Amino acid sequence: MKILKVCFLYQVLFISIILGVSTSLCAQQKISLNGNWPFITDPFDNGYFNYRLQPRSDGYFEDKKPSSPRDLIEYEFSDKHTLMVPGDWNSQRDDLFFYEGTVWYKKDFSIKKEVNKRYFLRFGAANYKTRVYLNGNKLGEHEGGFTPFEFELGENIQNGKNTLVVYVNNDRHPDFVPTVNTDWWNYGGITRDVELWVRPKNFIEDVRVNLSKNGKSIQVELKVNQLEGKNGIVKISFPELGLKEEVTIQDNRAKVSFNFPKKTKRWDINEPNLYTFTAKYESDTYTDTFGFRTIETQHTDILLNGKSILLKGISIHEEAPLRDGRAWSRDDAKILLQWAKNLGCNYVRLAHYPHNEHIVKLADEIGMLVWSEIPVYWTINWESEVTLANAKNQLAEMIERDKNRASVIIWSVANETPRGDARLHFLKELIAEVKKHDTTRLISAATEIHYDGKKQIIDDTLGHYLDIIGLNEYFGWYGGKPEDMHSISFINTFDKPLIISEFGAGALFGNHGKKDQRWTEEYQVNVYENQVKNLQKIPSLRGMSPWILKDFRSPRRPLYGIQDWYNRKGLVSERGEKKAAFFILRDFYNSWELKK
Ligand code: GCB
Repeated sequence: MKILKVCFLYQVLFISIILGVSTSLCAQQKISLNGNWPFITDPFDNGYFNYRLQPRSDGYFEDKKPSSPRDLIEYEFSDKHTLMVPGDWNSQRDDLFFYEGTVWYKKDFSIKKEVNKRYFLRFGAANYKTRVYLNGNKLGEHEGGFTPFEFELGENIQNGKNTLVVYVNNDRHPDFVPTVNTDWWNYGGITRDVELWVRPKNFIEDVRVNLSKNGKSIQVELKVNQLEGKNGIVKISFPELGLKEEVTIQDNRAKVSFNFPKKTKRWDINEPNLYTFTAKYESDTYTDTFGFRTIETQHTDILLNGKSILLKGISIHEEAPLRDGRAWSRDDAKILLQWAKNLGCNYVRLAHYPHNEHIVKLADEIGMLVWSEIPVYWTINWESEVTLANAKNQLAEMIERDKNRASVIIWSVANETPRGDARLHFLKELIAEVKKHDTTRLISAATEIHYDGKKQIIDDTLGHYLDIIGLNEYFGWYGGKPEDMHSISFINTFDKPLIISEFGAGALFGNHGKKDQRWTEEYQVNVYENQVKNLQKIPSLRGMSPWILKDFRSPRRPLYGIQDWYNRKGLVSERGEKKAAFFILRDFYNSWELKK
């Protein structure tokens, strides 16, 4: 996905007035359509299929009202029945708590259409399948719950009032990504921002900025989208670095390379230096900020800007920090990353799917390294070409969206997938897909444990294709006593860095007891103390991201009075209270150093 920032003062102001949204004077031409949207719950997909299960031509695609008392219209979008967009539907209404199926949304908006402009509708994400209709006409569909998509509106958008209808369905299916079985509540709905983007006829569609692997040059690749292909000139600059260049567009693309100026500072965890970049093409201006860093591995080391680093991390689900439901805003991201900072983290594993853009942007700003992942989780249908194409698409959309974020250093292709030939073939295809889009970051996956007596042998064949081996292990929770962990030896058969991508234990905040009593904070402390004490002995260990920052909703966790549909492995409760193990991990991170 592209980030387009333009400054068209008059139009922005005009549209803003009509829509009643506030924009700054020199804003991007992005108009928020967030707000309360009327909706219809449609458990049998009746608005889409007829009684013979064939797609209807007269579905709920429009905001139809009876024109006379005789008219039969059996649905209504009503202002008295609304859902907040963005937001998942499960956490907004008690009657939708466990709902999986279809919801239809409607949104009216008005514009003054201009002939020299192009209009796009952009969704940050909607889970899982989305069909979009404007003024009764279908714009298109999207599959996958965690990546952005957009449609050009063309003739479908009209001067004055427009009516948008959006179908969202989150049914589970064995062929989908994720599949039917997950240990998280797969909230349905339009879960991220919806915006109308107004662009000039010819505009800058995509920019990619990279620091070369040897750190000596900055490479810029740019793509324009123009109705009549022309070889115009694009003006590129990094104003703070005194770099500028005018480049002629060829086949809608331009490429330029600058020597990395000596005075320029790298982006780093302690000093997240970001520099402004602008590109001007005809009436369009693109602006964003970029950080320059290198990331690579050498034997068992992870090198950030050429220096070995330990990844002191925590896993995070995209759950709002202080309320139920999906997180989606910059404010949510601020709290989550602040908690991670308080823990002493320099790295977060954003599990198990791409999180919203705010958190990744913020990670750039505060110097937090990111592991980003797609929902290839547990028991995906490894045999299906359709599933593979879907996973590839979600991967490509994730990378396209975040390819310019210095904070993102790892693309993860899977979580805890059982060994086998079909799975290996599938994941190798995904690794090849990553390399098609990005060769500047590291590739990993969270692999499963494989005990051999007292030994934990790390030898999943997939490891040959990864840069970093991720390993999930739950010693002391799903097997063994916490205090016996010292008797396990971890043997990494790869000459590659190891990250313990998960370990953890469940505890209900405020539940106290003995250290061998499950669900108490003391038990969780016991697990953490033994884990950190023993894991740091593994020679190739270069990071960990225990499971998990905050208690999160899961349909697999029904235990009354304890879980109540929360996975309780959080270091912070669902109300934001810190459990005792939080401080164990914090103290460990404050003292953990790379031993050479
Ligand atoms: C895992 C999964 C994670 C679960 C966790 C658990 O290994 O990767 O999604 O939530 O275990 O709590 O069991």
